[in-house]
Amino acid sequence: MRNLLLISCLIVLLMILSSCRYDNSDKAELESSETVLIQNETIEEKLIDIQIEKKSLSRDLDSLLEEEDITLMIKEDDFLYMSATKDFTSMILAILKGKRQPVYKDKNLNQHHLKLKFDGYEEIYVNLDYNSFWFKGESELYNLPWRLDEPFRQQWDRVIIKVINNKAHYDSFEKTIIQQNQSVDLDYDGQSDPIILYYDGRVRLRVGKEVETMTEWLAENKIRADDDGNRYNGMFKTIVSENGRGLLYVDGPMEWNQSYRLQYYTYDQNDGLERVWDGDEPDENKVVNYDGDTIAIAFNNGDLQMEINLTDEEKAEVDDYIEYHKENGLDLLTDDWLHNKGGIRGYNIIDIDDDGEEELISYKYMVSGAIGLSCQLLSVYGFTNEELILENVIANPDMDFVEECLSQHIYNHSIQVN
Ligand SMILES: [Ca+2]
Ligand SMILES: [Ca+2]
Repeated sequence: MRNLLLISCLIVLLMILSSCRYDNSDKAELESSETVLIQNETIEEKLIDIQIEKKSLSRDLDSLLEEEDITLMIKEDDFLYMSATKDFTSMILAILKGKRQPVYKDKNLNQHHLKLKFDGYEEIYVNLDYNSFWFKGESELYNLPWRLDEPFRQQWDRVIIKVINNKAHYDSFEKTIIQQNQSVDLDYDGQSDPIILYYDGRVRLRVGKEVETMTEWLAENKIRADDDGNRYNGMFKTIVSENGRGLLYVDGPMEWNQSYRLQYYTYDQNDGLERVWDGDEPDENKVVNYDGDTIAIAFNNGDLQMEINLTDEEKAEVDDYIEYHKENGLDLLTDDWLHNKGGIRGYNIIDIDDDGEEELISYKYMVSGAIGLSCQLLSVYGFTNEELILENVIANPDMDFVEECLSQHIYNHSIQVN
């Protein structure tokens, strides 16, 4: 009699499940998993749970992307659902965070290669070829940034499944090591801190357990390309000096990035890996004087100063600017007067002042937005544990000197800024 009751209830349960919008393959999985669960719970409780779960499955993508401790099950084509490890779940969330604004989903686009089931959320369907995803049943989809030759599928082809506690888990993406250094002690604790620059669909910099993402999606052929202009050519250099230890990351120029990207990282056990300087941000500067012929600009709150000799044309523009602003109660002395234009055109790491410590030299074009004034700037930075310190600035340096300082690390220096 008890068995009969159980069977009747199961039939009711299965009818309810059938009325829900599961497709057949999902239903089969759910039926078997539910049957097991029923051994530990009363049927009434289970029915209520299912009803609540069906009602309360969220489709709030913003809140999902903020989740830090959520479980993820992934179903790939005809496979069964498999768990993702915590790290892999974070990786998938980071990928979804790159989404663009939602767009209307073409009714014909129903093909999906992956189903992502985050706990408490409606299933997300992913089309790997189109780099797009959407909540099951939604009429809008989200695209991930991509170019024609860089669909998500390339990254997914690198997926690694690991068996943990006798269960298979989605675990990581296969890595291609670009550069590594196993012997530098960055945090002065007497132990070396392994540094690895690797590719797993994006380029990442790993120091100890800390990982920083250095590029967006990058096709694998960009890592291996023969053609210099088309190849990703990032690298890091460890800085170990009396003044400090750190890591300088450099990449570029490439066809999609027409200047060098320079970033300085420090590493210690408390703060981890920290980007403390970004070459794209201009050094703080301010106009401190204009005598009718030259304009004086101060950096570092006045510690460093440089003068730019103006042409007659530039003088006329500055005079006009001052006249106009006087009428409006303003003056020339504004902060961050000069801005980088077109990024860093050259760099090098050399001991430019022969004091036994290396410095970073960057070469860039600077423009003032207010006036059509431009100059070329050679900046010299010293390395410390906490930051890069601007030690010298040279306006409009002699080109032979620039080429000598930067050797091969100079790009397209003949470009003129208007
Ligand atoms: Ca160490
Ligand atoms: Ca030096």
